[in-house]
Amino acid sequence: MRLRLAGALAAVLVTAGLATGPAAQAAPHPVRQPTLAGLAERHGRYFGSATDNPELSDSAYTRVLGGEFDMITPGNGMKWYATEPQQGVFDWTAGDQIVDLARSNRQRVRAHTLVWHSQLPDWLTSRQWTASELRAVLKKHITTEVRHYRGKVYSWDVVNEAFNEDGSYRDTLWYRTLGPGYIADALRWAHRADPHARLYLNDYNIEATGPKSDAYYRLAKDLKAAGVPLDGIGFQAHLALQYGYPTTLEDNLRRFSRLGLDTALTEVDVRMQLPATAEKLAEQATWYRDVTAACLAVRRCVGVTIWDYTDKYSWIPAVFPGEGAALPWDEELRPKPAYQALREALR
Ligand code: 9MR
Repeated sequence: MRLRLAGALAAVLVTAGLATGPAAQAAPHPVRQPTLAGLAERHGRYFGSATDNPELSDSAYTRVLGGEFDMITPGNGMKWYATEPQQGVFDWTAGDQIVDLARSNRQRVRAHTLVWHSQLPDWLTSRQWTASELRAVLKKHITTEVRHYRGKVYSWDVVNEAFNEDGSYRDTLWYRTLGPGYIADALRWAHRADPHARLYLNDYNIEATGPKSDAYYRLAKDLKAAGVPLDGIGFQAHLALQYGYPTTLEDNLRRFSRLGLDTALTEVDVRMQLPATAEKLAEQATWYRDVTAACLAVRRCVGVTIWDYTDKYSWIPAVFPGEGAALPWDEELRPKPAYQALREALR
């Protein structure tokens, strides 16, 4: 997009007679490296970043956000607490701000997330609901939010983090009150509200094969067989050097592809125990390279999103004390070895 724009500008200068003569024609053209998004595009993939509303006043930050990526995920702005803070009272301020910014930068949006057990408003969690009451509340929330963003988002993480590590259903408000059928219902309601949005289930610790990822495999297979509108599985990929690389990632992505589903790496970061040493940063770089290569190797893996791009705004230090340095740009917005490794993987 930028390159095309530069070309258009040069063309304008020539026709306006402002750039004439051999000197003007030979004038050194500032050579722009392609962006991560530009490199991914050559493979028919996107390369995205999450962002969050408080960061958008940081202009050095938004410059890179707007230039390097072609897919944006709102880290918090579309969650239930933000969008329906009181029952039946909807607030699109935070989500709209990010959608508008993405559109002005010609980026698409992975919308996140409709049904989750976390970041729910008090009115929802502080009382008891009958199944029929809660079903109506859920249907209204999904329908209203998906309709609001209809035609403006590429995909929805419809249900987030539905399973435990052992592959059993997570005991959430939704599961406890509505049973496992809430997942199919949520997908159907979302599809009705925006038939063109790609609908995902999304979770962490499912990158490697194992009980949790097997639970998604079984569920996805059942949902497809029942004709439920499920389009993809999102692998969050919140990785940590101290737990080892998920070597079965590529095979795992492939088995979901074979079910006729898209896959995506949706929240990638690679944290480490601080301090970050050159050695750890080099290992982190190979992990970023390898997860990206795994996605590129699987036909229906549609793209990679990192969970923000700079350590300045990473969620890790607040949640895992003593850990961090998880993203490809450091706290001063300088690219780390992981950034070069991503470029290598995409080249
Ligand atoms: O990045 C989000 C952070 O700002 C919030 O405080 C946190 C609350 O749980 O949620 C973070 O995003 C999560 C995402 O929505 C789902 N997968 C895990 C992410 C990291 O916690």
